[in-house]
Amino acid sequence: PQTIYRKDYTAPAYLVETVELGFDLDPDRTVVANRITLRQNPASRSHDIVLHGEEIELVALRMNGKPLAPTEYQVDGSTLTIRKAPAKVVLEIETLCAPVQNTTLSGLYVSNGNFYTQCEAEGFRRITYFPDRPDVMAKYTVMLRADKAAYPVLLSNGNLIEEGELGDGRHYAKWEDPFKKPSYLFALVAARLVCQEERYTLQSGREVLLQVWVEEGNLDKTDYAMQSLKNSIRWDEERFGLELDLDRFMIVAVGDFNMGAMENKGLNIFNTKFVLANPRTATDIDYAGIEAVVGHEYFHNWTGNRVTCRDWFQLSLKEGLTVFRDQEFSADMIGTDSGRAVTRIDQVRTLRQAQFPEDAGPMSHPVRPDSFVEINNFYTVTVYEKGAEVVRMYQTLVGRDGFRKGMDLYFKRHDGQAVECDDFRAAMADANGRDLRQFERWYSQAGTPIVTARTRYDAVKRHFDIILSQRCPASAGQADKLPFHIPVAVGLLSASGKDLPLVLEGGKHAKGATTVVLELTEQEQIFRFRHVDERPTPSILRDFSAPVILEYDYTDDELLHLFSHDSDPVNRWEAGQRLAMERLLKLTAQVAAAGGSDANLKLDATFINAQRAVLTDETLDPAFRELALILPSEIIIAEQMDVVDPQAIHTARQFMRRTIGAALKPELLAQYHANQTPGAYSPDALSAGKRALKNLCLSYLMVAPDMAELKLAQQQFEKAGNMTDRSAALVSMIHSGAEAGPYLKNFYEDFESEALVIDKWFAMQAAAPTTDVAAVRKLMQHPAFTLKNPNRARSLIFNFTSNNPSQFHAADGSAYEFWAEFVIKLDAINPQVAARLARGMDRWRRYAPALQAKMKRALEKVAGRAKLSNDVLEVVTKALE
Ligand code: BAL
Ligand code: ZN
Repeated sequence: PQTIYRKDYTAPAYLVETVELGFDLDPDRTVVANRITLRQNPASRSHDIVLHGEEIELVALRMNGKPLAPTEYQVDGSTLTIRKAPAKVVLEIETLCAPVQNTTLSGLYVSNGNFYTQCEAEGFRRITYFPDRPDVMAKYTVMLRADKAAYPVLLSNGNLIEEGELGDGRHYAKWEDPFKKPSYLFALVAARLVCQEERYTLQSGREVLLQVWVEEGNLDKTDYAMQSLKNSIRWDEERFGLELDLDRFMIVAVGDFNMGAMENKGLNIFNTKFVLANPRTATDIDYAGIEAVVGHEYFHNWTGNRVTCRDWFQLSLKEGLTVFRDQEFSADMIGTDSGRAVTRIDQVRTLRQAQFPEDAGPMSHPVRPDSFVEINNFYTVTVYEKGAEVVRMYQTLVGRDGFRKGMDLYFKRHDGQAVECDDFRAAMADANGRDLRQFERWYSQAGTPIVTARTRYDAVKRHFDIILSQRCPASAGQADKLPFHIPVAVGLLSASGKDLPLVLEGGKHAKGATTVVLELTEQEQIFRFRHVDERPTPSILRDFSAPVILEYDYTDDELLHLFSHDSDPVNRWEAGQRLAMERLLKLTAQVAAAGGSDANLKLDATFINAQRAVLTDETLDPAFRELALILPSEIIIAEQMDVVDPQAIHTARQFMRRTIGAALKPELLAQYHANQTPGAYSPDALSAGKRALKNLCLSYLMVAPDMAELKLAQQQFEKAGNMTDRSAALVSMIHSGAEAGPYLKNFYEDFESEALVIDKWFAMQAAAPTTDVAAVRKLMQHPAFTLKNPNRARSLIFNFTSNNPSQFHAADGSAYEFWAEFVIKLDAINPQVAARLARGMDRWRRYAPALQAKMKRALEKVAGRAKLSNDVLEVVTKALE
């Protein structure tokens, strides 16, 4: 397959002014009539019109009113070229496609009998021939025609300008989008749906129509999405001065969807997972996900749609920025500093769980990649979450007001344009009078930088020095790295645990500040604090001010001090994670040395006492206490080891959980009872935090439960008034190894008609360490299982391969064979989903030789297939390189 390089970018030879699309919708044979007006781009010297098209049948092609003979254009793979075209051109293109056969869920497809589209990144070319690249922005008018009884609702982008009957049972709707957009933002829906709708008044006084469309029977699950949409609209007005530019904004939920959701102009199409919720079916995490994703897609209207990407290498321009915006939105919706910190800790966990491993693996790429084979493989945690960290660092460097100035300038300069990451950086720099040239390396260099800190205290001169140095390991295709511009937020704690007022030599911070941002730009730098009366405990990288690995030789005492006192909640949590990690690594080594046995393991009282202190500290938010008590995940532990032993990690971590559960039993029980949330369910942060802490207590008590604890879980399951408590009880039973069969059956029967809950039913079994590959294969025989629905495939297969490491890495390699089999099977159905599954083997080189050999064989089995999509081929080829 062909590799595409960022350096090869050339401007489009022709720009499109208007697009008129006509659809005669039929599941087997949809006719698409496309009339586009083009003009030659003065920025290009070429006169060749290049159109993209895939899996569509060309029926007719006319240029300026005259049919083109096959000799007058060339079709090569997925491009159609008309050479030496006139400066102004009207093309009329008629094509056919078969939506019902489109299992890729890219382009126009059928889900549960309804029509939907997904065009990002390159799905529009599966609908019609078009210059399908984001720097071609045009105005669209869309005519939809379909059978009225089967598809009573006809939606597309923008405003509905006409609708009516056509005779013989068909009807039509005509939509016009007043804004120029790239083709990836096109959408249509033709379906039997119902909607919750509301008129909403913007701060300017203008009234808009908001709609959430779902299949019949789901109207009782749309309130939270609608509320989140209204909150998003208000937040973007208040925080960034950005108003909804359309008169109508629609969200449509679909059960078959590759991504979480899609920001099509005025017609967001969502995976049902991020729309549908009521207390009976959705957990607190689902509610938080809906708020975040509704916000995310809405915020794209400005960061992505009004200002879009010049090319797909710039994807993080819109995704990193929009993730940052949705993170800030979620934090602001909680509204407290401690709530904000909890969201920040969640972000750090995601980075460590998924982004750091990606940055260190075969698919490592810069936030702005330099090349790709298949762009769909680059919708990654690096582009999204690390991209958001990069945006966050601007705010850390220039302040919140400075960031807003940068955003204002960005829109002033680029509204209506398709631009690059560099343009965003320039706006931030220019609006704030800052030199951000070195900051560019965050976009061009892959890999997670490692910042090493050393300190020295001079009691006579009362100086405290922090010496920071940085390095970045080689990553795929990038051997040597230059120093990054890294903001390192620092505070100093006194022996009594108070923040010391800081006086940084040469610093420009406010008098009395207790946190300052050090700017590390060189390979090594010394930062000197003056007037320091006692040797302090440094709190470094507060609020996780940069996406780096921090190395500092903390003593246990220092970590305990920070864990008890740090005023920065993120570093307070971090100290606890470090204390736990040190112990987990030692215990894991001991288990490995003892041939897998945990017989002689010990956990020190100091650590247990620290855990007890946090658990029972009523001054701390329950949500924070829950996070402080969760041990680093098996995957995060694995990332710390040179040679990964998944079984030893699991055994060590379980030992630690069991020991904590036994040692803190009275406190866990007390907190379990103290954090009940009686009354009507509410997904607010405080209630959700209480449930999280309570259910964490339950999970500790259930590691090795006695009869009373089992009963507690059973009663919670039976009496739960919401899905959070119900599913947590069931998960604790499954993980404990207790007989959960009757409860699983009961759960299934209660929710048989709720697809998203049945996904949970599969997922909780797939991720349980008691579930081996044979059990997963058995679950695949269940009538409710299908590979065709991405949510369902992910619920069982992905949860097993990604979230059940001790079983996935079973010594006999049987799960690797399972992985290969289903990567291949899924690839024939849906390459995007298959390629995600293929990523499950990224870290194969880090395992013991016997496992490595088996993993390699599985990778080779996939790579050796004759018919493989570019998506999967790119992933497995890079893994094997
Ligand atoms: N643009 C693809 C889905 C999302 O990031 O919103
Ligand atoms: Zn996005």
